[in-house]
Amino acid sequence: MTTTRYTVTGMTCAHCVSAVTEEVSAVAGVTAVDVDLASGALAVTSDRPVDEAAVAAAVDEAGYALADR
Ligand SMILES: [Cu+2]
Repeated sequence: MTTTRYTVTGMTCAHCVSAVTEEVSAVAGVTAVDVDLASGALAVTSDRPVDEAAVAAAVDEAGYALADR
């Protein structure tokens, strides 16, 4: 079990949080997703390491972007 933390930019409301949660949850191997609206923090828990590009693509699909880190 691995938890990787990212920051999402552009979220403004609970609907944004649910959109990101839904898309990232659909990434293969992801078992839990936690999004904090105020800080943009995204915690992705998975049973194996997940490709950052896959997470970035899912966030993009939801309409937002990962911050550089
Ligand atoms: Cu929103």
